[in-house]
Amino acid sequence: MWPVLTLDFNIFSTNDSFHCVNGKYIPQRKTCNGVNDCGDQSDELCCKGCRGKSFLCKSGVCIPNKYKCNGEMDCITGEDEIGCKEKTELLTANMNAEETEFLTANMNAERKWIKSLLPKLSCGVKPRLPARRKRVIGGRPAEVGDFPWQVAIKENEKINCGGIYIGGCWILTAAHCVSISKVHRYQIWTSFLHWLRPEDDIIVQLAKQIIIHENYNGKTYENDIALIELKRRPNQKECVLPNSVPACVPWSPYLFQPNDRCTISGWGREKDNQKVYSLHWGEVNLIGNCSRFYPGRYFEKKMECAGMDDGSIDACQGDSGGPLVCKDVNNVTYVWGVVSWGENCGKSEFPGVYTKVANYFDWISHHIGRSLISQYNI
Ligand code: 4AZ
Repeated sequence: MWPVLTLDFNIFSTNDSFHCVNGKYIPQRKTCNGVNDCGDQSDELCCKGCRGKSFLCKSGVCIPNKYKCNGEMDCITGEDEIGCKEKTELLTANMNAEETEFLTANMNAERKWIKSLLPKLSCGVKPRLPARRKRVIGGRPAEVGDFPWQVAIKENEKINCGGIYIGGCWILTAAHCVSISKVHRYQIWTSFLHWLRPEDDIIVQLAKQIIIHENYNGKTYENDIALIELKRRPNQKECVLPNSVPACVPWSPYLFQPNDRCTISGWGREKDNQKVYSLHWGEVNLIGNCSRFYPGRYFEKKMECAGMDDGSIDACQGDSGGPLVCKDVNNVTYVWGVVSWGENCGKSEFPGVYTKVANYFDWISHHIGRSLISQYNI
């Protein structure tokens, strides 16, 4: 992460000149104006506001106003394309098949056209609108279809952990939830809400393969992340999981930030260590600077902290491996964290700690294939 901002607009500045990351100096007044004066864009990052004709993305980047509503997402979380009238005339409209053979020198048009041909990845969007209800420890029971990416990992007739469906035959979970030698013992339950009252259409799958992060450390919980590949049914090339929807895998650690409100879900313990039989969920805030709660035990790049100031909503034993999901401005759901650890449950001074999935994007795509999890491949 960048250092904390101290000046009005950008960092790395002396009074009247700005030191670009590439070593160049530019006048301070040229920072945060939507123009790439440094040449490496560093003058447009970490802005608190934007000068002149430019627009401030949620991520602190200034982009030129003309990029707003141009049919392409320029802010990483897409807010430059929100609330636009149908202005999205992608160049496909005036580029038919014959014309493609005579591509002009207009590189930008060509790039947009190629991008429009890419397969659209389908993740993070539920087939129907979720019921609008406000708001695990302090959680509420979920209803059918609320968490179509949530799975339960059953071992010896017990649900020990949750998991997250991320597409194809793949489930993401915590490394501490699984062991390679027990691969034959796990059952993955999808479309499942209530432990004592399983729905008729519950799907039970077996595990074909378990991949645990090679640097998982069971003492410190560093790299607490694993993948489960589901067994395909006989005669089936692909995994078919009716009623399940994969959560999107975040490709950038800047997609969501401290104070963003996200959601946890699981079959874990309630207050006073009570057992829970139905899937519960609750909203929590992402928390920055978590080392203050866990000095020496919190690893910024690998972990994420989330909770409420009063500790009223939290993950607990049994929720491990399950999802912390966040929605972007387009209402697309990303798996931002995997429930990993925490000191106790529901204590304000000890928020829940999650594996920071965005920083494992390369690890996940290495194992399951990039085309399965990302549309951002050009
Ligand atoms: C556990 O034991 C556990 N409050 C999971 C999450 C938290 C604590 C413990 C966070 O699986």
